[in-house]
Amino acid sequence: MATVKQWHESLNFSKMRLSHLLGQPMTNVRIAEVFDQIADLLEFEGANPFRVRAYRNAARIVRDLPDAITSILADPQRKLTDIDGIGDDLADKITTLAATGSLPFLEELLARVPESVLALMRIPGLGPKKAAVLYKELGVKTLADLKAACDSHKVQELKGFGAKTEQTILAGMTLAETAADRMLWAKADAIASNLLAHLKPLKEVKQLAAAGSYRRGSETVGDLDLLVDSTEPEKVMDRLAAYPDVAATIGRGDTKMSIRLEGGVQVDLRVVPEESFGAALLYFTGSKNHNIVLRGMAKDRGLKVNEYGIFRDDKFLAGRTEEEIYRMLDLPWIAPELREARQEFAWAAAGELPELIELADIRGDLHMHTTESDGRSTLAEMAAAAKALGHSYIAITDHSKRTSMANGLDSRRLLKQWSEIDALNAEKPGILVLKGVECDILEKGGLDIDDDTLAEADWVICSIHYGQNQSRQQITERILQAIENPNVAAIAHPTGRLINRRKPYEVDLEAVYKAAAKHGKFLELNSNPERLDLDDIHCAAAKQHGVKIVINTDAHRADALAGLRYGIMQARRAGLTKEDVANTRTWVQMRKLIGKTHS
Ligand code: DGT
Ligand code: CA
Ligand code: CA
Ligand code: ZN
Repeated sequence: MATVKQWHESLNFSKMRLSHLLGQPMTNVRIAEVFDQIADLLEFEGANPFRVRAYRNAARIVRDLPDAITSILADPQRKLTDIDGIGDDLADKITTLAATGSLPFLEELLARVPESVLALMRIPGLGPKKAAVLYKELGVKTLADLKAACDSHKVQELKGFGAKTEQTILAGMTLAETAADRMLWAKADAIASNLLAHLKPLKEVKQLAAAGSYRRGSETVGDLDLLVDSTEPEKVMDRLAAYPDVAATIGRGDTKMSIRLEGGVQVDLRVVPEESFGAALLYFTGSKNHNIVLRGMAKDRGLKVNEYGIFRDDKFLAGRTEEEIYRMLDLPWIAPELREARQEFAWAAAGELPELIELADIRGDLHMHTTESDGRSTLAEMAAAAKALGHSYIAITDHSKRTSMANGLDSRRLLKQWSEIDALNAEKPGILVLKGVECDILEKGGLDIDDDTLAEADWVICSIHYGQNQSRQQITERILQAIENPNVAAIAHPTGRLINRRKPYEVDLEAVYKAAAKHGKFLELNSNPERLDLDDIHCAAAKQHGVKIVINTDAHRADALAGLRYGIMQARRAGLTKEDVANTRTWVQMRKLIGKTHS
C-alpha cells in the first residue's frame, strides 16, 4: 500500500501532468475530466451553484456522447451546438480544448488553488465544499494536515461536520490510499488493449500478450505486464517508448523496460524469444502463489521451472507454450482466472477442473434501467441493443419509488411501464422483454412496492440502497425477509460494495446463501466494473451452498449492456460453470428454477 506521501505525490504528479495531458489528443473522457475539474475548483471557491452544475452537466453530456468530439469537429456537416445541452460557451471551450490542448480558464483556476488541496477534494466523503471549509477554518492544505486535524478531533467541531463526518473522512483517506494504487480491471483493459494495438503492427513482434493480474482477471490491477515474442528487443522497446501516452521511462535494459503513462499507470515490458514465450507467459501471469506451487511440483520431479522454460539439470525441455510446461508437471492447462493457488491444483489432481462459463453461454440480462428511472436509453433502445448482442430475453428493472433521486417508479408508473412492455412484445421485437423491477428493500424492512403489484411482474430483483449503515443483524434480517417473499426472484448486488470507494455493508452472507438455497432464489453477480458484487470468493461460497448465480449488467444505457464480460470474468475466477449460472438457461427453464430449492 502506498503511504499517504506517495499518494499525495501521485496526485500532485497528475496536476503537474495536466498541461501534458492537455497536450494529448482530446478524447471525450479527457474533455469530461477537464469539466469535472473546473466544477470541483469552482465549488471549492464557493462559486454560484448553477455555474458549478453547468460544468458537471457538461462533463456528463460529453462523457455520454456516442461519437468522438474530435470527429464531430472534423465533420463540416456537424456542429457541437446541435448536441442537446451544449450551448455556444461550452462549444467554444470544447473547441479550444481540442484545438490547443489547453484551456486558459482552467489554468487560471488551478493557479489560485494550492496544489496539495486538489488531492483533498478527491477523498471520498470530503469533496470540494468541505475541503474549502477545512482549508479556510483550519488551514488544512495536505493529507498530513487533514489526518492530524481528524486525530485531534478538530474536524468534528466545525460547523456542518460532526463526529460521523470525521470518521467518514478518515475512512475515505484509507480507501483513497489504496485506490491510488490499483485501477479497476475495466480501466486496465482499456489501457492494455490500446498498448497491444500499438505494439502489434510492428513486424518484429511475433506474439504478444498482457500477463499479470490483468490476465487473471483480478478486479483491480496494480500494473500492466506486457510480454512480446521477438528477436529484436530494441525495436520493440523503441516502439513502446513511442506510445503517445508515455510520461516517463522508469528503466530500460536489454530485454525489459518499465514506463509510466500519463495518469500514473506503470507498464512493465519483457521481450523473450519464441522458445521461452510460454514459460514467460506462465511466470508473469502468476499469481506468485500459483508459481510457487508450480516450482514445488517441478522440484518434486527433479525439474526446474522459471521464466525461460522448464529444465532438467540445466537441459532445456520446453518453454514454447504454457501447455507444454503444465504437461511436464502432469497438469492440464489451467485457465489464468483460476491461478490463485486456491483450489485449482486440487481440482486438476482430481481431474475436476471446472469448464468455466463463457460470455456466449449467457442468454439474457435481468437487471437494467431505462429513461423511466435513471437510465439514459429508452425501453425500445435497450431491447434493440440487447437483441443485437444476441440475448433472447431481458428484464427491465427500473428503480422503485424509494430511490427518489433516481426517479424511482411507484406501482402506478410500474403498471403503466409494464403495459408498454406488453405492447412492445406484441410487436415481436425478436427478443422477449420481461416486466421487472429493482425493488428497494426499505430501511425498516419490507419492500417498497406492494405484493399485489409485484405479483404482476415477471421478475423482481431486490436491493438495499438506503440504511447501509445499519447493524449486521438488521441488514441481514431485511435481506432474508426479501428472499422469503414469494414474489422476489433475486437479490441484486448483495453486499453493496463499490471497489476502491465504498466498503460492503455489514451482512451475514452465510445466512443469505442458506436462505437463497432454501427458497430457490438467485444471488446476483452485478457486472458493473465498480461493483462486481458478489465477488469471486462470495460466488464460490454461494455455489457451495447450492445457490445459483445470475450475472447481470445493471446497465443504465444501451452500450453498457456489453459490460457482461466483466461479470463473466469474475464468475470464472469463482470457478463457475454454465450450469452454476441461472441465466445461461432459456427463460422458460429459468422461470421453473425460481422458488424451487436449488441443489
Ligand atoms: P499487480 O500488478 O499487483 O496487480 O499483480 P501481479 O500479479 O500482476 O504482480 P506483478 O506485476 O508484481 O508481477 C507479475 C507476475 O510476475 C506475478 O503475478 C508473478 C510474477 N512474479 C513477479 N515477481 C515474482 C516473484 O518474486 N516470485 C514469483 N514466483 N513470481 C513473481
Ligand atoms: Ca501486474
Ligand atoms: Ca509488474
Ligand atoms: Zn440497478
